[in-house]
Amino acid sequence: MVKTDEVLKRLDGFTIEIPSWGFADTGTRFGKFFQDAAAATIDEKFADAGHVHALTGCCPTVAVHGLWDFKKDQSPREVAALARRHGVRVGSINPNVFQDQQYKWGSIANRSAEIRKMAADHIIESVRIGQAVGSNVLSIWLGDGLNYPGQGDIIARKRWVAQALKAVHATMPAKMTMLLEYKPFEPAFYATDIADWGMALLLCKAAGKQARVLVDTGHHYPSVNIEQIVAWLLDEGMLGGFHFNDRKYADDDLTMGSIDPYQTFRIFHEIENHRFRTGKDPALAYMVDQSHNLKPKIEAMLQTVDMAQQLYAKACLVDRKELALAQGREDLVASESIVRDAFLTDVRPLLAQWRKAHKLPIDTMAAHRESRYEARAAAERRACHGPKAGGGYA
Ligand code: PSV
Ligand code: MN
Repeated sequence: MVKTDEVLKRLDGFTIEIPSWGFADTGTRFGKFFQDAAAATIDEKFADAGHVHALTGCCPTVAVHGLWDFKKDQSPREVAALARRHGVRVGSINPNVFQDQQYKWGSIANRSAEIRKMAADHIIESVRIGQAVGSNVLSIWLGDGLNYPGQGDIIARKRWVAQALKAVHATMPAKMTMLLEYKPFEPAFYATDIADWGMALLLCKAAGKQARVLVDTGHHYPSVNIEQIVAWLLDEGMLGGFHFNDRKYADDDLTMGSIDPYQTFRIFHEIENHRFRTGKDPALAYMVDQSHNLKPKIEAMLQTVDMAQQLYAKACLVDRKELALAQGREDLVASESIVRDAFLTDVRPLLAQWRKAHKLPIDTMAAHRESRYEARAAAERRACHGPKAGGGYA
């Protein structure tokens, strides 16, 4: 059996980045349901993230989005100082090349050289922002793609994307990692320009040595074996990190582990297996990518972080020496049981021990509710921003 002390030590090294956009009002394309306590400014987003980190002790960084979080009248250094004031740091920088009108026909895969340059320049600007705020992670996702057969030249687009990524990579400082995210569909529905991990991998190789693949758990077709992708990328030294969330159908952005906790556990199991094989700690960025439409945003984030720690701790419990022996005997039942027993172990007492040792509340949700943070934030934000109009298309 794996010793409790070892798992507690592993938990010390487990941090998870939360996204600024997880605290803001979001919706579906059918409409938005506003929450009074939702954060409207970067200051409010960092305040909420700081509150989550103070309760959980394992979310020191916040992912930010170019267009949503950096305004013209605020320098990146000021944004970094704001984060520090709330007890967190700026984490991954996510350029936004999917929202502005000029990107109707794509960004770095656009037929127009001028728009491709505009998009690449914005991503390069994100590199500069990263340097200014002390972040070493540039996280790229493109909304580029085709909606109809015949709409564009797939190979020309592939080359344009590779070219732009290479140009961006050339501007990155040595310590920065470029994370490249793939998604099979949405917003494009016929051919997304970076549709799967194979395409992302090839583009990373084309971009340069500091590029790695980012796996967003929601960006796979149902029944795809995500942990196998993770294991392969790890073995190739090409896995950079994760966007965690859960889904029933596609990119549903549901709370991590709410639908299929065994799936995320199996991902962590492969990561721990890689560590066991190589004796090395893979440098991975664990990030949450969820936007909560109906749950209170901070509570959803607290649930997520608690679930992430639980599933990670469970994966650490797998007795890998016993597993190797059982595999050697082709003992399927024992092999599966070793993995499943770890998953079925109640690690909540272990987490309680970890939180106690770090002087954190054992029950983070109860502590949050007792703090009345949400009611205070709602009152302050209502007074500051006024009432919100509901309904309508997003
Ligand atoms: C796209 O669906 C995505 O997963 C990308 O990571 C974006 O940055 C994020 O969602 C925006 O919510
Ligand atoms: Mn994502």
